[in-house]
Amino acid sequence: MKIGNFIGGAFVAARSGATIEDVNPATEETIATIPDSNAADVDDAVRAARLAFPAWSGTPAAERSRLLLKLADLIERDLEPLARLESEDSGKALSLARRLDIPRAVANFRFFATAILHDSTEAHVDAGLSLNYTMRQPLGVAGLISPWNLPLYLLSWKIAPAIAAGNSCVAKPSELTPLTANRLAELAGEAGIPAGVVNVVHGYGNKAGRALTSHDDVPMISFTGGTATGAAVATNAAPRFKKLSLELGGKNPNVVFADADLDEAVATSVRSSFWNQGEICLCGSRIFVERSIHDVFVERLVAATRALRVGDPLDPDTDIGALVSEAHMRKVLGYVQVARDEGGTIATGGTRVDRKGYFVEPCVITGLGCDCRVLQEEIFGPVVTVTPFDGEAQSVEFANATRYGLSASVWTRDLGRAHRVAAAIDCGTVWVNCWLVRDLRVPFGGMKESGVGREGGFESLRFFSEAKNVCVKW
Ligand code: TXE
Repeated sequence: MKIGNFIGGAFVAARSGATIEDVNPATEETIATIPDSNAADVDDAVRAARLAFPAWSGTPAAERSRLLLKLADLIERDLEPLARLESEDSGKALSLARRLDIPRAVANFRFFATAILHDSTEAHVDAGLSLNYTMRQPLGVAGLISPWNLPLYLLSWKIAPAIAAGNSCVAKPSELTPLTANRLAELAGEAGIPAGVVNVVHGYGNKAGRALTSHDDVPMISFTGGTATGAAVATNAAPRFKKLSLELGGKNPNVVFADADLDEAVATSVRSSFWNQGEICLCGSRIFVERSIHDVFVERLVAATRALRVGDPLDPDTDIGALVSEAHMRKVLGYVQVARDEGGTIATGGTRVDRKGYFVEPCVITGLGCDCRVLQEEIFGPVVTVTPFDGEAQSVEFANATRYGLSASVWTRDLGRAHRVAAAIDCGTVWVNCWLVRDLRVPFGGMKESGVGREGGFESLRFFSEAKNVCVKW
C-alpha cells in the first residue's frame, strides 16, 4: 500500500518524493509506504486549510453537525476494515481495536457533532450601563499531532471538536501508525466535508511535526505524546503565542486498600496494567497495595497475568499483541533489566516471546521502592510494579512520588477515604473502584509533567475557539 498526504481534498505524494516504510510489528513486514513530508508539504496543507476556513467557519452549526454525523456513520460502517488496519499497524489485538479504538472514534464524532447543537454562550448584564455577550469563535487552522498507541481514537478526539467548532485542520498522525488516519481522510471526503477542512500530512515528528508547530498560520496546537516531545512542541509553539494543549505521559498509581473488593481490584488491575500491551497513557503502572493484603494480591495478580494469551493480534483469543516497534520493545526490555539491577524481583514475564514480531510477556515486578527508575520513568509497555504501603497517608505520599500527574485508581469500600485520597492525589482523573470508565463530557488532562490544559466535552470546544466579549452600551 502506498499512501499519500491528504491536502485540499486530494491525495498527493511528498514534494520531495521521499517515503517512510510502515512496518507491521507482529510480522516485521513492511505493509505500506507513507510520505516523508517536510515544511513545504506542511505549508501546502496549511494553505489548503486556510482557504477552506472562511466558508467552513461560516457554515451553520446544524450543517457541520450533519456532516460530522455522516462521517461517524461511515466509520461505523467500516468498523471491521478499520479495526484490522489499526491492528496490523500497531500490533494491538484486533478484538481490542473492534471493541475500543474504532467505536470510540465513532463516539467522538457523534459527541462533538451534537455538542455544538447544545452549546451556549454567556451574557453579562450591568443594568443601566452595559450588556456584554460572549462570542466563541473558531480561530483558523488547528495543528493536531497524535501518537501511535490509540491512533484513530486519539486523532478523532482532536479532529472532531476542532472542525465541529468551525476550524479547519492539519493533522499529523504518528509515522508508526498512519493507516487509519489515511482512511479517515477518504471517509471525510465521502461524508461531504468540504475539501481543505481536514488535511492529513504524514511524516516524522521532528520534521513534519516540527514544521506544523512552528507554522505562523497555525494559531493552535493540540498534541498527545511523550513528555519530552511535549516540551519540544511547547518550545516551538510558545514564543509564537499559539494556543497549546498538551496531553503527555503518565506513571499512574493504582492504590489498593485492604478493604477493597479484591476480585474486582485484581481483575481490573490486570486490564489497567496490560490492556493494549500497557501502551495507554492511563495505564496504572505503579500498583500500591496495603501491606496486609500485599502478598495475596501479588499472588492473584501474577496468576491472572500468566493466564493472558500473548500472540497473533488477529487471533480472537489473543489478549496481548505486539509492541509497536522494535525500538520500543528494546526500551521496554531495557527497563526490565533496570528493575533487576535495582534489586527488584521479576515475579512473572518480562522476556521477549520466541517468535517473529515484537512480543513481550506481561511483567509484574515486586520489591522496588518509589525512588527506583522503574517507578519514576514512563515505560509504556506491559510492565507493572507492586509495592506495599502502610496507611492512608503513605498511600498518598507514594501515589504523588512522581513528576507525572495524569490519572489514578483507588480501591476501597470506605467512602470517606475514597473522597479524601481522590482529593489528595495530584492528577487530572481519579477512578474509584474502576479504571478507564470514560464519559466524554468530563474534563480530561494532566497535572505536573503530564500536560497542560484540559480537553473533553465543552473543554475541547473552548480550546478550539477564542472567547470574545462584545460590550453594548445600555
Ligand atoms: O511519542 P512522541 P513516541 C510516550 C511513551 C513513549 C514515548 C515516545 O512513553 O514511549 O512517548 O513515543 C510527533 N515536533 N507516549 O516517540 O515522539 C510524532 O511524530 C512535533 C505517551 O511515539 O511523543 C507523533 O506524531 N511533533 C503518549 C507524536 O509527536 C513531534 C502516547 C507523538 O510522538 C515531534 C505515545 C516534534 N519535535 C507515546 N517529535 C500518551 N501520553 O498517550 C515527535 N512528534
